[in-house]
Amino acid sequence: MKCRRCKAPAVIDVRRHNAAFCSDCFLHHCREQVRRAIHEFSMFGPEDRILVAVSGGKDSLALWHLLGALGYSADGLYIGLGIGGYSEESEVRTRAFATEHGLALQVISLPEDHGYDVETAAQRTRRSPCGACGLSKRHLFNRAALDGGYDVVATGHNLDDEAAVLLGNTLRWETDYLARQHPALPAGRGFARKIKPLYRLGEREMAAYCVLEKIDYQVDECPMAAGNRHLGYKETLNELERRSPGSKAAFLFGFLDRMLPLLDPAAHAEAADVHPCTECGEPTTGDVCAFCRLRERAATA
Ligand code: Q46
Ligand code: ZN
Repeated sequence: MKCRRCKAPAVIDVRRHNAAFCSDCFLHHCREQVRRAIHEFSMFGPEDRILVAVSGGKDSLALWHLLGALGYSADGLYIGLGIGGYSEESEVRTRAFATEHGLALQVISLPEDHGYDVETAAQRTRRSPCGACGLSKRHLFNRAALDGGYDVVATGHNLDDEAAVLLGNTLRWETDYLARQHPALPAGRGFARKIKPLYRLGEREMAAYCVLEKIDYQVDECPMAAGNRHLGYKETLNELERRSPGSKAAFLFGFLDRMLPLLDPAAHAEAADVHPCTECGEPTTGDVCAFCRLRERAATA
């Protein structure tokens, strides 16, 4: 197997591109995919301040590294979810990465700063753990971005994640969610812009990127993820991909090119009837936002 770009011995093949790469050319390929994503969706400009949502896993650490490799400066925010040893190890790796690369990192702890952990919140609010976790993370990343004067929050969602979410939303024809499944969701009243610069790169590519760049990431999956729908969709798509390489990318990129432009009005309609939460000021459709209601019911302190 030879590298497509330089004909040196290849270390990884990317089947959907029908190509193999040596180490240097693979890293170049990853940077090019991110550069293209940023450019195609005008994710940010030279003056914009970027906050990266880091979990200590491969995707978010690779994203932080890639932004640096492309010459952008970005700060990190880690949220400790209180999920036992998994959260402790994730935080250690995130802090070590930030120190090694001289990057600014802000750390928020759900148990210490907000009085609850993901599992307790899930039980007390009868949500799934991922539901309680996702709601908390979305709120706190947005809050931190607005309070810290950041223009954009960057997350490490990769091609596999986005294709799995797309499959779930399509199976139920969740048109509101589909309209917001944008690689660069514009800022709205009370919301920072949200971008997904890794949407063109698959999970396997991100793991390989970390290995080749010697990024020490949290390899374990979150113990709360077991059995969730999202993993089921990923497995289904992996099976399709195995039979027909390129299916995942065709599914996601086709949606972004051809369907998303048609759905935009739905996103605007939703943005129209929100107002500030009476507790925290975050935009909500009720009086008190979902995060403040969750925190009130979940906090043990
Ligand atoms: S961290 Fe949170 Fe994920 Fe764990 S509880 Fe679910 S959403 S699986 S990205
Ligand atoms: Zn609120």
